Amino acid sequence: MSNARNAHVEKWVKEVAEMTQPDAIEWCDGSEEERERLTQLAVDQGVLTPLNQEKRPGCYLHRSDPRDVARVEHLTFICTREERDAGPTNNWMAPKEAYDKLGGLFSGCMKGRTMYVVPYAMGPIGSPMTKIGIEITDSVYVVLNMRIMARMGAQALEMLGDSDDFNRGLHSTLDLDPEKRFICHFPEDNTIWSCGSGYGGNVLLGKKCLALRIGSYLGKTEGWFAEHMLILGVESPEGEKSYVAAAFPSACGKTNFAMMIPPDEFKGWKITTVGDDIAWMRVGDDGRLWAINPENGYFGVAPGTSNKSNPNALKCVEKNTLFTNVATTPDGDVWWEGMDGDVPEELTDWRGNPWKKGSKEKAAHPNSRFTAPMQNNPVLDDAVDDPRGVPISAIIFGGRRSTTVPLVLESFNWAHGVYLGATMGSETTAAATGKVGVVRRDPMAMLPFCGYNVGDYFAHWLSMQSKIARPPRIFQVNWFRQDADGKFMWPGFGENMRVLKWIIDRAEGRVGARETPLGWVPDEGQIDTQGLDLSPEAMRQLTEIDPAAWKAEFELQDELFDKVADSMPAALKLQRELFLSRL
Ligand code: GTP
Ligand code: SPV
Ligand code: MN
Repeated sequence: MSNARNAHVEKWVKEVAEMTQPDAIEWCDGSEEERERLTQLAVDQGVLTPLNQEKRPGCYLHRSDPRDVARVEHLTFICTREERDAGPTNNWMAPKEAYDKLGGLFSGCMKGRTMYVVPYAMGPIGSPMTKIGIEITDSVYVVLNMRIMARMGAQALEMLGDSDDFNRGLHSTLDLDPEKRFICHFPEDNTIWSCGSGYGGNVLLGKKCLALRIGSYLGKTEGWFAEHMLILGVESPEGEKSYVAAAFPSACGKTNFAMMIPPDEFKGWKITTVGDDIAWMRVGDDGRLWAINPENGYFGVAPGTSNKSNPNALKCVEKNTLFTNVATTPDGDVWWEGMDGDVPEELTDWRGNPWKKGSKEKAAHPNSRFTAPMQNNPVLDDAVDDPRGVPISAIIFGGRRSTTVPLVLESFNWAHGVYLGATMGSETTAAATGKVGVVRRDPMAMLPFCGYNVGDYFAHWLSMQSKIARPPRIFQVNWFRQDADGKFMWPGFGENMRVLKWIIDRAEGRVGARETPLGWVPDEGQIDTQGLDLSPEAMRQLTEIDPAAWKAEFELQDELFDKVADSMPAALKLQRELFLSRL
């Protein structure tokens, strides 16, 4: 494919080429020939290193610049005409200022480089929910990742047809200087400009930039939801199938939950994955909420992935996978902290330096990742390519909290559920640069991803209630409560099935519950702990609601209510009053 037929695309590509002045322009078609050729080019350029092809066919390692290993929230901007529309939780830059500033950086930046034009679809081809994006990039690593993460190439251009309705994404690594790193979103222009980074969420523009930041803006405008949520299917031994969507902040367990294998005590229960990071949800003709996964692959956290925690993720990365910033073994295989078996005596660490067992440094970067095609997933749900999506029975919000927040609870109603999601706190992780382990408010796990005023976002959530005749129930979970010695009290991973079963039973109206000031919680014995090494006392602590701790939590929520004061919907302020009076 040497020529695009779409005149709007051609015009824009020409404009960008005039600004960036590449030596060559390559239109990506997504073919196998193209994958092989660009992979070889990346190997020749030292961008990729082949791994042991017998052990991991089609797998390669990428080491990013050590200063470029995570999302950069302080360099991420929402560029709306009015500052108010970006809201109090986003960095704002005026569109003109951003276009001028980044335009200066982009000017001539592709001299001596090839400019790749990457058309892609977010969502199943032909789905009314699917959006088309085109990413222009000078990074062959981005092209190879995009072809795993999205439905990329000719199929996307074909779906676009003659339309002008596509996201214009422009990316250049420049020289990877952190001083020249900016991730700018122009929701009003359906445009993204990203420069100075080569890492994940900063540069795979279909993912966080389009599917969440621009997506959430489109969702508000068009009446749907773009959320940082996994989607999974649960089938009971009787063959009843339900779907749930769950929002956990970055590196807080979405991939793990989306692929989990139920414990032996749950014979006959089956979990299938629709998506592990992003859900787009709209109201169906039947009044239910229907969800698609706009992505086509997994950009998953490597450390902690083992046969014990997530065997299905390990199967996903057996072939045709790109690894970023993991460690390697002497025989050219991958390694990371938390992998099964003994720690190898010697490794090459994520920076490419020799590493010896017992070293205080981590061998793999804590935010090292794999990019794997979703077709590798042994428990991939049958409906992933269904243009209608799947009907959602329950929405789950979950943070990483070592104290205070109980294992599971159910909201009293939609508005209360929105309040639970909006006020959620979570400890920060390595997925973004900055300090790790600090509790911050992370509304709906969308703090870094909401592309407009977060108060308007809450209002959107509240207003959708009247449009969803058969709304999913809303739950909150916490897998991360710790004991006095700092050990996780709940076994987590596959054992989360025990909590999920209660959630499904509640959502389908099969069981009762106990009322507390916070919401409905499982009655004693409703969470099956058979076969777990968990004392009744530990279970009591995990599900305990301590009024003193919740008074303190309530104060912490002020941080959010103060910050968002100007745009906070009255209905959430009311929820807050109701909660305080119940407490
Ligand atoms: P992003 O891709 O950044 O959005 O992350 P994610 O939400 O998909 O997180 P992921 O499933 O990759 O898990 C991140 C980290 O949390 C890994 O180190 C996991 O081992 C750990 N983790 C996941 N689930 C559990 C759990 O149930 N209990 C505990 N203790 N840790 C978990
Ligand atoms: C996250 O940080 O939530 C991710 C990884 O899923 S990234 O694509 O880098 O945003
Ligand atoms: Mn994520």
